[in-house]
Amino acid sequence: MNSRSLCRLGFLAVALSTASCRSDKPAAGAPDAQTDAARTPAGGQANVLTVTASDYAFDAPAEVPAGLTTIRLVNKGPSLHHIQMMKLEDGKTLADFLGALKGEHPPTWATPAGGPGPPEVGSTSTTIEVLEPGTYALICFIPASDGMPHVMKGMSRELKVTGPSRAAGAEPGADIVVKLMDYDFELSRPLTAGKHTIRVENAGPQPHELAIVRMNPGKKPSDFTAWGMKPVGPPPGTTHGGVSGIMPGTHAFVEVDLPAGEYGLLCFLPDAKDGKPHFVHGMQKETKVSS
Ligand SMILES: [Cu+2]
Repeated sequence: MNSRSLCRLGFLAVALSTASCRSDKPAAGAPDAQTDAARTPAGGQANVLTVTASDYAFDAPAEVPAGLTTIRLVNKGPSLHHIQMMKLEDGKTLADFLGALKGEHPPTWATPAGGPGPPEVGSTSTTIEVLEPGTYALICFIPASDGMPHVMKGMSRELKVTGPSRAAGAEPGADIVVKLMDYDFELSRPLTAGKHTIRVENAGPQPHELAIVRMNPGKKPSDFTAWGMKPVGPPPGTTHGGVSGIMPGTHAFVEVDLPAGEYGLLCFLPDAKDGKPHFVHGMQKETKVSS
């Protein structure tokens, strides 16, 4: 395999874009109210999964119990990292997933299942989501300065989520809802500085992510997406987490503590039709976080 040909785009396209073609998943916009209701007896506590990222490895427990889970990503650096959780079909392993990424055909048996977006080096980003029992691959698709995704440099880890599928604690109350659509981010109200719990819903027909980036003075979201495809030199902004790719009809929560400023809401996932990253189609929204 020519590893240099594996840009993040092509890689993600292999890993993620076909997921939207699967027929055994809820249709776009399918309500998940029933399952939520079934999962929300009062007073439960979320499990906590803490993952430490460094160049180029994840340190994490081998297994966690199923249910509502707070996932914390601690970035020891020196590079930016995120976690894209991929849920693997029964019987498939991380080794199978890594092998499939090297092949011609995308693994149709792996589906994006969220995970924390990139925190700054030295910081932590947090998502809260329900983990169903099964085998997951934790992957960092962010490219190094040579263009190679970190997963190719060893940034992957297998996680077993042990059953049974449990009644989770009550989901967190969110003060803002961000809907992911083809191709936009729709906010229920403007973001303000400080702490928020954001409910991120994928209301589109294909997988999307939300990456939250505070732009340096004079920089635009497009400056950051250009840098993000091949990160050479200092980034034109600072990262504040988000939610990695989630399936249509699903949701996850993000905990943030945002300084005021000009922000970009970004999605780097490849389009199901043309393979181009979603920011090219408009998912690089400029938004102000007022103090
Ligand atoms: Cu990484």
